[in-house]
Amino acid sequence: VLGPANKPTHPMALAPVATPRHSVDGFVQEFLHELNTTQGVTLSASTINDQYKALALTVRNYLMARWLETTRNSIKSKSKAVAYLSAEYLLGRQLGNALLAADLADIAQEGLKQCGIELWQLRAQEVEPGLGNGGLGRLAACFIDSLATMNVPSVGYGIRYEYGIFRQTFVDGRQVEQPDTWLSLGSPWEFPHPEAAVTINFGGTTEKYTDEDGRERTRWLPEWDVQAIPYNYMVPGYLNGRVNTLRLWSAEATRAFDLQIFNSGDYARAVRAQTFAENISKVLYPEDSTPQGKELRLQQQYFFVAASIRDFINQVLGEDFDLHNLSDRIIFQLNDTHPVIGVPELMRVLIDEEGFGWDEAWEVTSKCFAYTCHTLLPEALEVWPTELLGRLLPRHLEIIYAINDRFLEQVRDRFPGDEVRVGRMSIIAEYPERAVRMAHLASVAATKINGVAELHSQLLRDKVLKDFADLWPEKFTNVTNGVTPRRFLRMANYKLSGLLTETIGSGWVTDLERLRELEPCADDPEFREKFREVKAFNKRRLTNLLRARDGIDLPEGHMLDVMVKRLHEYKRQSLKILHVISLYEQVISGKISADEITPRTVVFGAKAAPGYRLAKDTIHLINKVASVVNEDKRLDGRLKVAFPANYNVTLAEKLIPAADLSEQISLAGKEASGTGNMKFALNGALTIGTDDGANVEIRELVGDDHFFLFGMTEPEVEALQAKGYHPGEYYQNNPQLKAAVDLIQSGIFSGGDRGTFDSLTSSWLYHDRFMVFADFDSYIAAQKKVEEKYADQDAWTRSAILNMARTGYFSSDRSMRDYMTRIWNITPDF
Ligand code: 4GP
Repeated sequence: VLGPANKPTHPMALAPVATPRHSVDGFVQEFLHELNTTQGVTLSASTINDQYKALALTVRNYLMARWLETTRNSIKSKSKAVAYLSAEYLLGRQLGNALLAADLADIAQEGLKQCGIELWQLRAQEVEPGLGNGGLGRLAACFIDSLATMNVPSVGYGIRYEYGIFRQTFVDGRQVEQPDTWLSLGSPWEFPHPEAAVTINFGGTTEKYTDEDGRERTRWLPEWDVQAIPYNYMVPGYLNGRVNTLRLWSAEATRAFDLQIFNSGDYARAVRAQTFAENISKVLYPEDSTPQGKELRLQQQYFFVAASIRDFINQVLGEDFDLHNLSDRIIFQLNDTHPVIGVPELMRVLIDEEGFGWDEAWEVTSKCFAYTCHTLLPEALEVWPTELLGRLLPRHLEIIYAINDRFLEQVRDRFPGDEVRVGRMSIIAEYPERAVRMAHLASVAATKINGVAELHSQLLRDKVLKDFADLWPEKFTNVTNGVTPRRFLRMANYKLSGLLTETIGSGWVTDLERLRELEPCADDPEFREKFREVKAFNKRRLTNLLRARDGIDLPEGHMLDVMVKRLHEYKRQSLKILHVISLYEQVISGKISADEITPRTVVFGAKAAPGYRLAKDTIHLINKVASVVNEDKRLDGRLKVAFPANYNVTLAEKLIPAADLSEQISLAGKEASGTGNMKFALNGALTIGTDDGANVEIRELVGDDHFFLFGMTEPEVEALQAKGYHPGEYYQNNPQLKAAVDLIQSGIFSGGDRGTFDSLTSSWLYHDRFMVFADFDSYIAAQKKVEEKYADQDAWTRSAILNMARTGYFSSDRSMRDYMTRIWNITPDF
């Protein structure tokens, strides 16, 4: 930290660094300079990793002046900012995005060529930071991209996990997890600032005392602490000269802590304690939509949120700021319940550290947070046992109780005598154990609560958070998710981007609704032809990649039918594989001949949480089906299944642009939004999907003729549940379904062992919580329609173009605009 003694006084103190010349020569010079001075090698002696790192540093240098300037302005301007608090950021590779944002892609390509280097080889060198599980983490990454591109003062806060989402491998068809060592060769994109470490406390007790003014106060006497070290990452806007910051926290043991124990003579414990402290940011919990309630997870949550709040108050606002006005300067956006412990933390800071009274502190706190819910599964709402929370954060538990007391008073005032409601709404659950319901705490504290698609927000109001919507209808709103057009169209599909720009100009990259201008092109045979060529190119590109990456051979001329997302029962990968099995069964039993099936390759990509048995069994089944189906000559090569391991952002960028058909087949009322669905539509795939999440809005926008809808609606699901759902009856009454299930049970996919997939088949036959059997028929019928349409390539391409042209709404820029007006009350900087 710069103390008063060394405040910089040189006239250059505020001058920005020089940006290297924006030319091939300037680039080469900078690149060689980095290679020599940072990597310490000459070009001829350099490895690919040296070259990749030097390239990354070079690109960074082009962005540096803008970053320093953005940072300086954001402190100076005193405008209101958003702090996005998220335990996950699934960023994807950084190099391509940074090149794009700095408008360097062509220059770098040419400059490197002059050095005898292929840009794509260096790109392939980057290990993506997989600091997220799935949709929630990827959404955060899209949002910070949009905020930077739209000039919104904002900072992303999160955790720098040393190990991100595990690397998935398959051994005999089963998922085996390997640690994700993304930092092993160093990351050239991060800027550590150990000097700006923040101390985070845990454990201990609280005590009451009387302060100098005779006021009753409480203080926390923590038992142990860790250091939170910030690592800054650039978040460059697209060609707009702005570079925002993502600040991820890494845990390190505090020295004071070591010494204390060391001095007491217990060396072994001192070392143990250090490892213990550093565990906090060691690894991302690999669960998606199913929290595990582990103590370390709560430590992670408090660790990053407490550090972020402190950071914002100290670094951005500074000492003289009157915290009564905090909400004029910041809104903390809670990405799901993971950061909700920030609510009692801010109360604690204001009351215990700043001397605020309760009401004053609540007045501020209740204006500073907004809450986004990302789920509909009741079991996915986080709950922390009071025993655990009180042990780790005793002062916070006291504050939570106090918030709850006042809140329940309000409920009793509004609904006198309704103690059942009081019990339902309480922040504290009493059963099966005393626990803090984080979604309730978030709902009480937040100025606004939003779902992530229209249907989801409606279901939050009507079901999941109904009591809260009755009490505070004005708090509830919707912001439909979006995806960044920079990464998922401009970068991932550069051929299509070229065609779009050639046709309507390049404005669509930051104003995606302009894709509407392409609607007439759907009727232009020449455009359709070009569009098909782009798809064919993307398929070839994918074929080459999968051959090299996985040894998978994609046949030519197939419909590419893609289902990529986390493996979860509610998403129903099982329905998709049953479709495949059914097609196979019909051919081998002679019900249809192979040439009656549309040549199709079904591609799966999915990771299962390591402890999620049924999900892992589903992966096993898919792989086993693939190995049998792919080899069976009776199919004449017309049906293939490909399951490349380790689906991640990097693979998504190649897969999505090549897809013809997008599978979005969750049980209605279970998928909050989905964002993969948007990426596929924007890249000209047609969707087969249920009336769920953002599928509803996609279908409304593209039109019924260009979307394959199937399955029960959410009210129909409810009605069936209420009446009593018996999957066995569907099995008995539907010969096609029965034949598919029987084929699994025959052992054909498991080397003759009939029991291998019993856990799966019996879970379908006797529970089928997500009603795969009930929707099977309707799914098969919709797949028939898919085949009919695909047979008419002109009609298909027309629909594909319309899908793309009509889904510009799903830009995350639009989502950010909605957050700004409906939730944050923020305007962009210019
Ligand atoms: C996901 C939802 O399952 C998905 O529908 C949504 O698109 C995404 O959040 C972003 O809003 N939820 C999670 C989670 O990833 O962990 O709850």
